[in-house]
Amino acid sequence: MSVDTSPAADYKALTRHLPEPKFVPLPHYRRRPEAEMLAAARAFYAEMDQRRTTRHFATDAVPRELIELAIRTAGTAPSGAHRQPWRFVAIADAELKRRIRVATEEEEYKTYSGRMTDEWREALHPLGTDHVKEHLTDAPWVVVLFAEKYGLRADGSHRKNYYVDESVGIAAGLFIAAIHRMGLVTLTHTPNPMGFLRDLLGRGTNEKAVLVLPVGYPRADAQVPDLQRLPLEAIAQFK
Ligand code: IYR
Repeated sequence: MSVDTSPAADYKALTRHLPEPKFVPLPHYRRRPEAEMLAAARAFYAEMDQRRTTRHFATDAVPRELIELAIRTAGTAPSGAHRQPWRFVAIADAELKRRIRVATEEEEYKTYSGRMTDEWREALHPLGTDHVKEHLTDAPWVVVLFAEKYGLRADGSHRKNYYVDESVGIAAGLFIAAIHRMGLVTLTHTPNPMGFLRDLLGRGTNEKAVLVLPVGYPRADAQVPDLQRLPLEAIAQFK
């Protein structure tokens, strides 16, 4: 008798001890006519193309439920092995935002005046960024996105996560789209190294801060740098 050495057989043998995976019919799917898809795609693109990153936030309050909805939307992202390795900390507390700003500006001062290469400084110059981060106290919400590098089981052992950076990046994109779609603005801010955020927010050592996202209304006199997006031909290839 010949032994079946196909990968499928190996996989079957290696997973025999595991419970059968459960599947359900794809929920909510409705195949749409092409014209309807085109109209929806054009409208969504037109709306997303109007998104801009501004550093100028109004101090007006934003209801917590809007932030919850943006986080729920982000949480719909696909993730490696469905580990959902994103954790959002949403801060409205003025004193906590002030402390984050102080620590951020300390770190950013070192970055802008020392750690950055001349090439990096030149690349950022058109964006008008510097170590002063008034958005961290102006915006009614500061959302810090953490990546869960690995899970922690009840007994303290580590549970591996997969494709964490990709998964968290996708969730961040959905968060940003949700914020734009509801009529607010956000700024993707990376005050590296961000270890201080874990300490300030009391998060576990299995989490790493990856983005700081102030959220709010733009100030009436908000400005943005005069930037253009790459055309389709530059970012896509069809074969
Ligand atoms: N993390 C710094 C510097 C910075 C870096 C890049 I790349 C940017 O696109 C913008 C800023 C900061 O947040 O100011």
